[in-house]
Amino acid sequence: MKMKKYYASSIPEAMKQVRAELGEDAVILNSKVIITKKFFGMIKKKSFEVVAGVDTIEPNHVVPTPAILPATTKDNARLQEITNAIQAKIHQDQPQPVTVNEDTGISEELRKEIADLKSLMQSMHKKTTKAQYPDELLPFIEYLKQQELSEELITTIGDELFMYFREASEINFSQCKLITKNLLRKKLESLPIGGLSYERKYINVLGPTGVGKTTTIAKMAARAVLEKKKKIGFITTDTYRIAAIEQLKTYAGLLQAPVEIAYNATDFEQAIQKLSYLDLVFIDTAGRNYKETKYVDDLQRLIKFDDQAESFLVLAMTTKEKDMANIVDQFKQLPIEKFIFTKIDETNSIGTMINLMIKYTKGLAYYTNGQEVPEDIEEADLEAVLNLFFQGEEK
Ligand SMILES: Nc1nc2c(ncn2[C@@H]2O[C@H](COP(=O)(O)OP(=O)(O)O)[C@@H](O)[C@H]2O)c(=O)[nH]1
Ligand SMILES: [Mg+2]
Repeated sequence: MKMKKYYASSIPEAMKQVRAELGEDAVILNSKVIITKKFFGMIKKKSFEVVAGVDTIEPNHVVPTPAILPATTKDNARLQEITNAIQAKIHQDQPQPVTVNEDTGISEELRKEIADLKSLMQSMHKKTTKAQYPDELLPFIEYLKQQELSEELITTIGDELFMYFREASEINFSQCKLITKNLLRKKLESLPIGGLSYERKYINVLGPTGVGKTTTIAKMAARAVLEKKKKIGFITTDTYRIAAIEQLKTYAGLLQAPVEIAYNATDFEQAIQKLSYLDLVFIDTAGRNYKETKYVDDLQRLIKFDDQAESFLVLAMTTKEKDMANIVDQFKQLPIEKFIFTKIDETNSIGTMINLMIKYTKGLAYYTNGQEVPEDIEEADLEAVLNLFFQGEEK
């Protein structure tokens, strides 16, 4: 094992150095606070000493011995047996490099043993990574993982908690929650969070098909009419499906609001003129072909993205985070300030929302939690998002 001492002004800072030098598998072996006094003891300076270590595997020493890995007695016995078999074979074959290929003549049985060993080592590797944090923190770290918070954020939070834990004698879940909320709050508070401004006339609602754009427009429009007493109308550019037009017309009918259908830029311009007497105009778009850059270019030519408009990107929480990130990338040339996340009733993990907001420095306007129009929508608020993140813990 390679061991080294690190000095820094905080534990997270020290952890950064540890990771940079020893990698993600490093384990913290010891840490302490160091107080240095200057000017006859009148100024005290606090710093931290962290001793970290990492298991080292020599390049041509393919098989680590069980002694350096944390494992159960049963695992160890099995591991010892496999190691002995492999090492016997290695000695027999020297001076050949120890690689598993057709030429070494390793039997099928031994090959299987090596595969078993590899998966055993992989599971142990997970254990050692976890061992970076004290046991008391592990259930909380696990909760953050379940919420699908990004690895990067989990590491930042874990380090902060570790520092707190280092100074306090005990730690409990509600303390962890408080510290985590403070940390996430700091990261999110500079982002625009909150619903429609009601100051910009045109509301562009963008996003892939099926995420809930039209339903969300109906919910936002109903609020604007019922709560804010606004005169509203709709323009749809989603002309590919008759059903999509009918769907919007139905909602518009209930709100007694006009709908214009724009097949092209000229229609769109005419629709804007026709609806100029209204307070707010909701623009429903087609989500088709968002993977093609051309689609986003067409969209840009078709609808208004000026200072009279505000634009929202709608993403469904049922979509994988990686796919959501691709969608955001695809729309990056458009001036989108805020996300709307739909279908949060269909997931238990809220981390993705927070990950994307931080990653793309975009705010949040609303999140929707069901199919009912107009009730299943919540205007975003920073504290509500933070509480939502910990809602699963209270269930
Ligand atoms: N569970 C759930 N379903 C939703 C939510 N929002 C929309 N949907 C459903 O998602 C489907 C697609 O919605 P739609 O508004 O037509 O999506 P669009 O293609 O983006 O316009 C419909 O069945 C909606 O009822 C939500 O918050 N939760
Ligand atoms: Mg639609």
